[in-house]
Order: sequence, then C-alpha cells, then structure tokens
Amino acid sequence: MIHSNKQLHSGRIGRRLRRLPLFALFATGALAIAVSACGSSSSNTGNSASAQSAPPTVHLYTTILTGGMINNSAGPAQGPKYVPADMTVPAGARVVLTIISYDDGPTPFPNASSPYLKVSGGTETIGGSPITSMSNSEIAHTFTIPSLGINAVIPAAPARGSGEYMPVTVTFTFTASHSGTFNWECLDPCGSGSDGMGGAMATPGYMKGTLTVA
Ligand SMILES: [Cu+2]
Repeated sequence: MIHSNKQLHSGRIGRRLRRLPLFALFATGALAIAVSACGSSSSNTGNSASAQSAPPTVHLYTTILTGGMINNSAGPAQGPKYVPADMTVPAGARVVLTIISYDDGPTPFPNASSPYLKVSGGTETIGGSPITSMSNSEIAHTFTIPSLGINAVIPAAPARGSGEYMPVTVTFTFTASHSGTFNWECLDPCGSGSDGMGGAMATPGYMKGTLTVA
C-alpha cells in the first residue's frame, strides 16, 4: 500500500494531485491532461497552412508501479505496470510525456550495447537534466513506439527501504505528427520467466499499451 505521496512529481499538476488520495488516483487509472494556451485556439491539428501558430503543447502523465504497489489478485500479470497504459493526444501536438517510476530494480539488456539504451524520436530529461543515452546497468524500462522511432529510457528509481517509495521522474517530449493508434512497449526485459519477457512484458496494460493520435 502507499502511505505517502510526498515524492510525487513536484510540478504544478503534481501539487494539485497531491491533495488527492494517491491510491484513489491509481485505482482509477486517472490520466491528467493539460493543454497549454500557447497554441492556436482555433485549431489543434498543427497542420494549418498558417506558419505563425505554434502547435499546442499537451502534457501526459503515466506512472510505473511495482508489483508490491498494486493488487494483482485480479490481474493476469505481476507488476511492474504503467498506469495508465493507453493514452490519447491531438494530432500535431507537441507532447510532453512525464513518466513517474517507482520501480527501483534495474534490468540490463542481454545485449549491453542495445540500441534501446539511446533516446530517439524526441528529447528526454531525468529529474530535469537532459539525457541522450543510459548505461546498461541503470536501465529499468523503456517507453518505445517502434513504428514512430520513439524510444525513451527509464532508469531504476533510487534505492529505498521497506515501505518507502522514491520515484524517478522522466520527461520525454516529442511531436505527434502522425495520426493513428500506435502500440508502445517496454523493450527492457523487466518481466518474469528466464528471459524476463513473460508476465508484465507480455500483457497489454502492463508493459505495453497504445498511444492514439487523433
Ligand atoms: Cu519494463
């Protein structure tokens, strides 16, 4: 169970969410979306012939929970689990995806020079610091959309004691320039089985889901 949310994302929306019971937030799979006012008010498509209007910025939030933080009794797999796993953004938007991960266990790739240790298809910060690649000893998950060339890297959260949760905050910014529903997945072998590819890795809603651009 979660007894404290003091480490939750410290941004504006994080402060707002902090007033909510965190467990209720996870239980509902709530997804906070905010569209900034800097884009055109008349069009969200970003495909306007007008070169003056910047595309709208959309903020998406998802959280990686550990098996110990969720009730697995009714689910097909143990954690870790992205909550939510299915997200929707407007076509043409500049998307700022914030991933808050509580998973403190790294999972190296079998191939220590895996291409999925590199950030691609957008820009990333971890705790506010820009990053372009990660060491194989640090990585815990990826957020990868192969068909869009998108790869974000998520390190293990700081080590913690029993009952403590200290998340790491990853921000990945990209442009949703193609419409459609795209499958994302974690490619880091964080699941069960001898190869780490079972359980959560093989289960939609855990380490795979969809990004709909519409
Ligand atoms: Cu994973």
